[in-house]
Amino acid sequence: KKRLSYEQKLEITEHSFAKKILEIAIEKRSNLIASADFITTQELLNFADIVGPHIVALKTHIDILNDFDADETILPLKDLAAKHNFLLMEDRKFADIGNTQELQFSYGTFKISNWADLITSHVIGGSKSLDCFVNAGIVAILGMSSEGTLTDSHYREEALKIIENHPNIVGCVAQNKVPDNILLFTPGVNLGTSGDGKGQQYNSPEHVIKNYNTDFIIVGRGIYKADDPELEALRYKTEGWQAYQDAL
Ligand code: UP6
Repeated sequence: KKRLSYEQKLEITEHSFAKKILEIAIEKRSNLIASADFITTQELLNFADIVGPHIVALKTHIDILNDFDADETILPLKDLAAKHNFLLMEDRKFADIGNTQELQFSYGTFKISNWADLITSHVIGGSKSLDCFVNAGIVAILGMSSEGTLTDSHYREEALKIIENHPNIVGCVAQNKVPDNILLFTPGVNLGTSGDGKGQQYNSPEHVIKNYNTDFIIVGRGIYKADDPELEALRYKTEGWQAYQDAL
């Protein structure tokens, strides 16, 4: 019934980025990942600096920025990640053949492989499609939080076989329990509302940590839309850590 501690997971994980995020969690007493879904660099950087002390990773959708510039966006973002000790997780949700994903990962405007510690990827292209993600940890999409998602139990069962056997994978995104050796990242977390009217479905930090043994909660609008994002980050961090400790 009891879950493994972050220390215990640190002992059983193999991947260097899995170790890193677990070490940060232990050090900062946090299991919070903030999703920074901003469309300007200024907002993204301000937010990263404000919530940085409270998070283990900052999750980006780098392709929604109107003013992306490698020097103006990525260099300061990397500095903030170093300053506050958090990882950069690019939520690209790759979903193509290996060769195309390899190009999308390293080339184009965003050159994700240059800066992302963690990237998200669907496993719809099969195991070999994930071989291209080297020098980063893959967080595989096992199940989505949105209403009507096609990630039903059959899909998840097959996806899990790929996830459990691929060396580049550190964990997965899901709304259910997964085996102990795969880190579980759960979005769709919000303390104020149960949905967004656009299909998103929310649960509380306590709910997902207690019921799914979630390792890391991912919170977007719950924090960045709040009047005081720092206070709200602290609230999610505290609730998330409390729920984790209660589950041990
Ligand atoms: N996300 C989900 N659900 C998933 C996978 N990813 O919400 O199954 C991502 C979204 C968004 C963040 O792309 O960046 O997590 C959730 O944001 P929110 O808290 O504002 O809803």
